[in-house]
Amino acid sequence: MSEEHSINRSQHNKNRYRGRRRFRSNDAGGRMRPVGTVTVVIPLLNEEESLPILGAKLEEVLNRIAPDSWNVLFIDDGSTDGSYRVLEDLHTKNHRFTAIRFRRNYGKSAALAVGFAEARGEYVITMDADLQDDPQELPALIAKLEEGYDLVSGWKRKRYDPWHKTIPSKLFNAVTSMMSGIKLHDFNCGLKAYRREVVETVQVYGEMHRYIPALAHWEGFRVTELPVQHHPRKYGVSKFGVSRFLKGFLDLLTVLFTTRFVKRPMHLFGGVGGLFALIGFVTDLYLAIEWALGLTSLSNRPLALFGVAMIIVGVQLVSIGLIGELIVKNSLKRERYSIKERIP
Ligand SMILES: Nc1nc2c(ncn2[C@@H]2O[C@H](COP(=O)(O)OP(=O)(O)O)[C@@H](O)[C@H]2O)c(=O)[nH]1
Ligand SMILES: [Mg+2]
Repeated sequence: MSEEHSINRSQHNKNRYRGRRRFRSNDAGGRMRPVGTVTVVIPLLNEEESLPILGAKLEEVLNRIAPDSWNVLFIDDGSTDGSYRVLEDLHTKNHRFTAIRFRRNYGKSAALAVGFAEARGEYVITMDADLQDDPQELPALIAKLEEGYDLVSGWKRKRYDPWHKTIPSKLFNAVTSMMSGIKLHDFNCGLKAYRREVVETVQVYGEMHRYIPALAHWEGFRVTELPVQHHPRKYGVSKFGVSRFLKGFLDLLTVLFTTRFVKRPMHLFGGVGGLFALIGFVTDLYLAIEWALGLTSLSNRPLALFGVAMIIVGVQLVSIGLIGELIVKNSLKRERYSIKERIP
């Protein structure tokens, strides 16, 4: 299997070159212009019924938009059903279908990280394996990349999932959109298209796959979204329960902290701490004035304690910010800046 894989890889590189040449010298006949090389990365867990249908649909679309210059990489994340056997079948029928199988389940982010590392296409597409994402959307996504965007995120405008997923999901998207400063309706859509540089730059781990558009945006890539068709799940079961939303929000804190504030802890702690201390100060000032005017006796005003607590917590947070700044100053590692291009 591994040998086959490597043969396929060199075959694929040749295709990639061919794809490039075509890309430059086409369009004369007014036919649909074939795009550069495309790698479709599909993380999956226990989707044996959907995979054969997905394979056929992808083959049809990809042969149309990127003839001779596509491949599909499935990442089987420790499936316990017959998924891997189906992937072997797909590969036997068409060597452009390849697969990687994890020894156990590592999660969707891990699968995407490996897929991104292995993908060789100029354009990298990710999609779910459960047939909820429609391969027919690929041409539109790629057209958007060709307009000059670096990441095109699918937007399931009409979503076919139960309410207990769609409602928390709306909330999740609203908060993420606000916190991350990038306006998207659907961060966690499985269907996305990337320019190669994006998947080389963005680091996905933990459960960070939900924040890839935000991470890419902060790296300076041009991110946009495109409404896509979504379908109800026909086979198998959903693997993500409601618990994912709590984890998702904790991850948002991590993402914000490690990307935006890691160099400036004072901006976070100082801001929050300063605000707390101010609230405490104003509260106690108000009480002090009342007391001075003889309107109240502080011993029966619990609000006084609240004010004092806020001041203490605020000062503590500012101090933590200062300590954070000291640590950052003393451990300045070599920075990783993302360079777009250079001359010569
Ligand atoms: N690699 C990997 N893929 C997963 C895992 N759980 C689900 N998936 C895949 O991620 C996609 C979306 O999962 P799904 O359960 O349909 O989530 P939903 O659409 O939000 O209900 C499908 O292709 C799944 O096979 C996992 O633990 N690891
Ligand atoms: Mg699904």
